[in-house]
Amino acid sequence: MSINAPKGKGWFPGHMAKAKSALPSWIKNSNMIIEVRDARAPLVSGLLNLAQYQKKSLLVYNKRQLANPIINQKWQTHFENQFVDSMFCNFFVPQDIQKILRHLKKCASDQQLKKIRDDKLPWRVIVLGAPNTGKSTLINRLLARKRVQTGSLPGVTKRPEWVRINHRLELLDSPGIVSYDDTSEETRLILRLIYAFKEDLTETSESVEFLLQKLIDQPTKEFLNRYQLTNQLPEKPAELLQTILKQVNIRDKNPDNATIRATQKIVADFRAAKLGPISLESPPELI
Ligand SMILES: Nc1nc2c(ncn2[C@@H]2O[C@H](COP(=O)(O)OP(=O)(O)OP(=O)(O)O)[C@@H](O)[C@H]2O)c(=O)[nH]1
Ligand SMILES: [Mg+2]
Repeated sequence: MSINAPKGKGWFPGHMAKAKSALPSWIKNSNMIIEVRDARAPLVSGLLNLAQYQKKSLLVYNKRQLANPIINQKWQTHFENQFVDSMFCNFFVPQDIQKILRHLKKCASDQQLKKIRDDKLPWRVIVLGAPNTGKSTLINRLLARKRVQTGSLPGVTKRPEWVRINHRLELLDSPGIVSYDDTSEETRLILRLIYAFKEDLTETSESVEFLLQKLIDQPTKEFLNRYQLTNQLPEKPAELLQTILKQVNIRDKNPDNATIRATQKIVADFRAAKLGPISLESPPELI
């Protein structure tokens, strides 16, 4: 497990540091682990190597509708036959929640549960992962009511909380933790884009350059429509940014300010899912 505070102007609040040190004991006290990741960045948004735990585990790649469906499919093929079960989900789709519930019931109906049933104890599942991936939303959706706090900013859940779903099932809503490999610039850019941690302004422009390169490679119709662009996009992100700046008519006496406002708008539009389905990571090609 590589969990380090982002260097420099990063963001690693106290509750996250506490959660990081308590994580092994939470896992120990659970019968099963669900790690929630972001389907747009299945590896970078990962926290643990679940294969190394002697526990039933499930990897959920959430927000699948925000990622490119063809790339989701490629990831699914890539993850097939791996040691840990995985599924791509959208927590706002009831069928996806049912699929997770069925999987939990299946896991709970093995030997271990028989023992637990005898003891009259519920099946305990820890829900963990990076901030903002949808852990608390999953718990509310399983419960079919708003029980724990959710929100669009990272770091909403500050304290762990056990939530009883029914007499057999209990889930731990845990604070998001950034798994951060500080040698990879790309990791930082992607985590910032999916809003796994709060950023500073100068770093936003690097993230936008990365995002625009993805959109040059795979333009979505939502992106082209939103900024009134044609399919003939400039080859370089910096040129595309200038084109967008003109198209959305952002003006400022200081051209640097105009560029900053344009980058902020693009990031906000991406996070608000206004640029169409975009995958930020692709699986390695087999050939
Ligand atoms: N589009 C989309 N948004 C989702 C989905 N699941 C959760 N969200 C949104 O993602 C944001 C974060 O959700 P939370 O459930 O608070 O995430 P969390 O992992 O508990 O976050 P922390 O407590 O900060 O670690 C909220 O705005 C949710 O509405 C999904 O499947 N699709
Ligand atoms: Mg939460």
